[in-house]
Amino acid sequence: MTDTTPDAADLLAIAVTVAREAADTARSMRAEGVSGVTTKSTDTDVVTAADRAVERQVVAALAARRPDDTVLGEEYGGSGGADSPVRWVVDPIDGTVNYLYGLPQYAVSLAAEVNGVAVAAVVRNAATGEEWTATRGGGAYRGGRRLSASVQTDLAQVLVATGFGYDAKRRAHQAEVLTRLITRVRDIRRFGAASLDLCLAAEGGVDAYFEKGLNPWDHAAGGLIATEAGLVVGGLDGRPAGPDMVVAAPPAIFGPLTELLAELDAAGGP
Ligand code: LIP
Repeated sequence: MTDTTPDAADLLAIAVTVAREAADTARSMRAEGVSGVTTKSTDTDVVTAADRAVERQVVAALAARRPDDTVLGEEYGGSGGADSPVRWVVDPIDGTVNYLYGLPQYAVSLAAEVNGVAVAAVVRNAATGEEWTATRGGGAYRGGRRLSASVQTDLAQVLVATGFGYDAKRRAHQAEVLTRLITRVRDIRRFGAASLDLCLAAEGGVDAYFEKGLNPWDHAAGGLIATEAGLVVGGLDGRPAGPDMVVAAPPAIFGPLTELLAELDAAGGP
């Protein structure tokens, strides 16, 4: 029998258990050395045997617990039942290039949506074991500590994280935007995994984050965690966060930052 209004706390408990097991698999496979490396959209857009294995593990674990739910994953796309209001959105290894190079900045990112709205989220750094969670209306946490993000009000004082796409033409446009943005903020940081960037913003490790070209699995979980920590998460010109642009910023900065990004045509280009 499909539950029409699943409890966010119950979904979070499932997400945390599944993400921890998945992170253990990602870490143990990394220890054995990276294998099965192929490429996707460009020669630098890599996927490894671990990305695929971890996603299969997550899909199977979710199907065992909630067989009617659907799952959207980076490597295998959509799968699962049809008559459940719940959709899981998973990035098995967010930060795959970091994973490839052994940089400890890659994560299992898992969000549960009910009727298209994220209600529970976990991001677990598979290398370090750091874990961020959130439920809609229930706050964001790292471990047991409730998170509150930056309340910066001066754009010129903002430390902002961002990222670049796998297409060289897009990177050229993103870099061009940065040459004009960097004089208008405190400084830029580039860590290589959107889900972890959003969690870092949620705990005030940076004031804000933005990136063009993300897929739902890159920001579904991190976006809820950032929102529940007090940031505004959205796109440009009043649009929701999406492939054009994802911005997470303190309430007083979101407007000025999105206006500046629009002025710099950050959502434009290839
Ligand atoms: C990555 C994102 C990152 C972005 C990379 C890539 P992946 O996701 O997390 O923010 O800059 O280009 O999209 O490919 O490691 O899952």
